[in-house]
Order: sequence, then C-alpha cells, then structure tokens
Amino acid sequence: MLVQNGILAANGDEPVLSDNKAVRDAQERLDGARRSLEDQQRDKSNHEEDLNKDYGVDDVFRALKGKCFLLDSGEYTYELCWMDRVTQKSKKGGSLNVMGNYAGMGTIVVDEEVSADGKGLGTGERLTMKHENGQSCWNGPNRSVLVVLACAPTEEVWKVVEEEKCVYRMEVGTPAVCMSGMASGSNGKDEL
Ligand code: MAN
Repeated sequence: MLVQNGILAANGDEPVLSDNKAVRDAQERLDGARRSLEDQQRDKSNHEEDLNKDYGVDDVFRALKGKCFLLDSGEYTYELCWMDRVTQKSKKGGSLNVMGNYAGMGTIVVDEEVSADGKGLGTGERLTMKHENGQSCWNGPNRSVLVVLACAPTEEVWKVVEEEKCVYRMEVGTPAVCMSGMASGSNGKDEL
C-alpha cells in the first residue's frame, strides 16, 4: 500500500518523497515564495537606496528623474536625463558618447555674464550635478561633466566647455531650480 501510494520506493529501501505530488507541489510553492521574497528584498533595497539619494532642495529632482531633454550647442546635440546621464552626439553624424552618469549634487560659486535676454549663470552660488564615469576618451580619462544650473523659464544650454580633454562643464537653465533660493541666473545677480 505504501509503495502504491508513492511513499515507499518499490524496492522497499527508501521513501520516494520526490515522486509524491503533494510534496512536489509544496516544494514548488516554497520555491515560488522564496523567489518572491528575494524580489521584494531587492525592491526594498532599491527603495532604500533611492531614499538616501540626494534629490536637491525639497526633492525637486525626484519628480524629474529619468526625464530627458535635448540641448543644442555648437557642433553637438547633448541630451541631459535628470539624475541619470548626459550624452553628446555630433551633428555631423558622429556616434553617441556617454559623457557621464549622475553621481551627486553640489554647489559652486560663479561669476558669469548674463546676456541681455537673461541667459546665463549670473553671480552667486549655483547648484551643480556631477556626472562621472562616462565613455573612456582616446588617450584621456573617462568622460565626466559638471552641470551648473540656474533658473530659466525652459530647459536650455547656455555654454559647454571642455575644460580639459573629456572633462566638461555645462551651463544649463532650468525652471527646476527657480525655487531653490540660489539660482536666479536669469536676472544676473542674486537678490539680497
Ligand atoms: C569626441 C568628443 C570630444 C573629445 C574627443 C576626444 O570628439 O567627445 O569632446 O575631445 O572625442 O577624442
């Protein structure tokens, strides 16, 4: 009877639990539960990592994360994807270079001109976003770019400078920093 019900092996020596459907089903459920636990643990640690990320004053960049815009400048079209990466594509059909991956925020004190139509960083402390570890540069470092932000009505690039080979600084206007209290590039001077 035990052999017929799959509890004992036919030779009578060993139980054949793996042949028992109920045991196999339970094992599958256990495996499924383990996988789901692992998925949820991974989600939890991703969320924890995200909570520890710096999204700027009032978390304003959390809402922008992953949104991208194209920036036209000189012989290149740049793409900035907030909290993600910056790329560069030559207008003359060159390949796409990843200039850097988002690596944190900071500030910098600037003293730059502002054009008559209000474009430029102005004078004072401005927010920065570091982007590092981009595509390696022939005979040079991995590309990196410091994006310096100031208030503007729409996203626009004011200036891109290659300060050293493959080390870039990009001056960008964006409404995202207009409320930060240190970004009034559009009127040239910080209000006192
Ligand atoms: C590309 C661009 C330039 C860079 C050179 C280096 O043309 O990324 O900015 O100076 O590669 O080879």
